[in-house]
Amino acid sequence: MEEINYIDIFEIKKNLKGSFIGKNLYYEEKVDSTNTLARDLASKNAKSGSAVIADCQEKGRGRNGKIWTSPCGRNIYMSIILKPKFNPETAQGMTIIAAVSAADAIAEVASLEPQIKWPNDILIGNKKVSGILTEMGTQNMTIDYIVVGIGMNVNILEEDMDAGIKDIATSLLIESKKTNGSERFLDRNKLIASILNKFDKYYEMFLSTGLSSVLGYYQKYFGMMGKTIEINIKDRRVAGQVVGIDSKGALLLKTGENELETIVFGEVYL
Ligand code: BT5
Repeated sequence: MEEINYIDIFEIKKNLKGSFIGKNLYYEEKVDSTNTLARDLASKNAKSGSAVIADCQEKGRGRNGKIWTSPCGRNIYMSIILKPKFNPETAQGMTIIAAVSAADAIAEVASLEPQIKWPNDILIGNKKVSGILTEMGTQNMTIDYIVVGIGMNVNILEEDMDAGIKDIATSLLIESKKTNGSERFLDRNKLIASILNKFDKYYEMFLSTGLSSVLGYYQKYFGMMGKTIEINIKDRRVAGQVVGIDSKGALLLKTGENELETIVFGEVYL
């Protein structure tokens, strides 16, 4: 099997349906990190709704200085620039929007069944296929820009994955082989366009009616509902039952008979 699927901005644009997200696309074959480049462009004069796409990253980032492995020719590395006129709490909502957009695109283009692990992971069968890194630039407590980075393992095979992630990561191609025996590469251009189209739809919904309406769509993929989990929040670990997501995108955890914790940031252990 030797098929190569190039990223082609023209092909992506052909499939864009929205009027805002992805109207301006920046493509680089190799970057340090699309989030870094997007932040740089955002602090200059890149328009809100622009997206930065790369074929590979040399310094792909996860949260808290973790590494996102980003080999060439196989996967998606994309960052969307937003310049909303809201307070910094808005960033959490953008991670929710990115997660549901990525999950929708996986279902639509790859016919797979992804699950969202709050706050920023997309899983298929308990393995991570996509991760989101939302960062922002603020000035005087107002948002200058938000950059929403999405990494998605598309056509990478298990034997080509870094040893450090083999046991916890998967790709759309690996899962397609398992579920329908397909050996064909998935079209990264179609996937990118689909993510941008969904993002456009949910961002528009967020602006007009708030995050609650987006959460209606999120529920479909939210595999944690009702589950008992543990979560690391800075230096403490909390256990409880997941009872929902609030209107700002925070996790609601029942930690005792009459105790509810609202968690804005944390590392979840299922
Ligand atoms: C994330 O962080 O999941 C956020 C990943 C965001 C990546 C995108 S790519 C485009 C944009 N530009 C960037 O530089 N970043 C964004 P976190 O929840 O902290 O997860 C990081 C952990 O995921 C690592 O410590 C590994 O265990 C695992 N991991 C690393 N690379 C992976 C991969 N390719 N697939 C699955 N898991 C991976």
